[in-house]
Amino acid sequence: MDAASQRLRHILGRAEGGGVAARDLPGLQSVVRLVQSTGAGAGAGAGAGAGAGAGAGAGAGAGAGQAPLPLARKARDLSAHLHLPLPLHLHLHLSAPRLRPLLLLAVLGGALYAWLFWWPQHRHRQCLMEVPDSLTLLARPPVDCAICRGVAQVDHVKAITPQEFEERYAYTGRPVVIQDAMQNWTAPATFTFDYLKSIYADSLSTADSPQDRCQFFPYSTSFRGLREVFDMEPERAAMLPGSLPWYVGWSNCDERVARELRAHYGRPYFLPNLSENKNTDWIFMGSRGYGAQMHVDNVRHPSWQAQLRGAKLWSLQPPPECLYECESFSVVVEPGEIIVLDTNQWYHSTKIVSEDISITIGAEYD
Ligand SMILES: O=C(O)CCC(=O)C(=O)O
Repeated sequence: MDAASQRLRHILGRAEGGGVAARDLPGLQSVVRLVQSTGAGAGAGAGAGAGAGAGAGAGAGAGAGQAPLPLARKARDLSAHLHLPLPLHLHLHLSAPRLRPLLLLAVLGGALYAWLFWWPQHRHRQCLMEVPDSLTLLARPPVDCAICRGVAQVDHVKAITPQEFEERYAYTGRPVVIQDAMQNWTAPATFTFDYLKSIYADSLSTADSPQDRCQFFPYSTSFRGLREVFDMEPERAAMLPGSLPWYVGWSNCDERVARELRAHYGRPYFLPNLSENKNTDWIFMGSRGYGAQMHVDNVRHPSWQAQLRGAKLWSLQPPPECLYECESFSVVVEPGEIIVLDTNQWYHSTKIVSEDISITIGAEYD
C-alpha cells in the first residue's frame, strides 16, 4: 500500500495547490481508512492529517492496528481509490474560484448558440432528436428475396392496364419504367427552375412557412433549405459553364403550391384502382453529374417518380441479405418516363446524365 499512500499524498497536494480543502473531496475518507487499515497508516495518516483536516483525521484515528477489512469492503474501497483521480479533477475544475467565470461564460455561450443557431433550425421539427440512419438500418426488417430473384433489368412497358400493373409490379417489388404515362400532362413543358421558384415565392416569403416544416435534402450542396436554392445566382441556376453543379430534393408541404402543381399532372393512369396516390409530392431537381448516393429509404410505401425534364441514371442494388441470390443493375429514365420502385427494399443511387436540368415529381402509393 506504499504506492497507494504516495499517490494519495500526491493527490492531496494537487488539491491544496488548486485551493481545495481535502475534506471536500468525495470518497477521500474511505481511501484514508483503507490505507491506514492495511499497515501504511503512519505515512498516510501524516499526509492525510496535514491536508484533510477534521474529516481525514477521524479516519486516521480509526485506522492503525485494526483487523483486516471484510473482502467486500476492501473491494469497495479499492475501487474508490482507483476512481478518485477522476472526481478530483472534476471537483477541482468546477470549484476552483478562478475558474468559475470561465464556467459561467461557457454556459452562457452555449445558451446563446442554442438560441441563435440551433433553435431556429429545429423549432419546426416534429422530433427533437433525429435517429441516425445507421440505427434505422439496423432496425430494418429482413426482405423477402422474392422481390429481386430472377430480376436482372428494369422492364419498360407501355399501355399497361391497372390490373396488369397490380399483378406484375405494384406490390411485387419488381422495378418498372412506364413509358407513356404523361399524356395530357402539362408539367413537362411548364416545370422549370423559374416556374418552381415563382410558385414558392409567396410561401417562402414568410418566416414561418409550412414549407419550413417539410423535408429538404441538400445532397452535396451547402443549401440549408428551399429559400437558399431559389436565391442562388441565375448563372448557377441556369447551369452555365463554370458554375457550381447542384442537386436538391424536397417534399411539398404547402397546400396552395400542391394545387398549383397538380393542375399540371394527374394521377398516373396505371396505378391500381383501389390504391391511393399519397398527398405529398416529392420534387428532385439539379444539374448533370449530381444525384443521390446509394441508400435505402424508410418510408411507408413504394413510389413512382416522373422524369419531367432531363435524364437520370438509377443504380439499383438488392438488399444485403439477397446479394447472393439477386443482381445489381441500372437504368436511365428518359424525359417522359415514370419509374416505379420500392425504395424501401431496393438500395438505389441516382445521377443526372443529361445536359438539360433534371426535374422530377413523384409520390408514394399504397
Ligand atoms: O431522385 C433522386 O435523385 C433520389 C430519389 C430517392 O433517393 C428516393 O426517392 O428515395
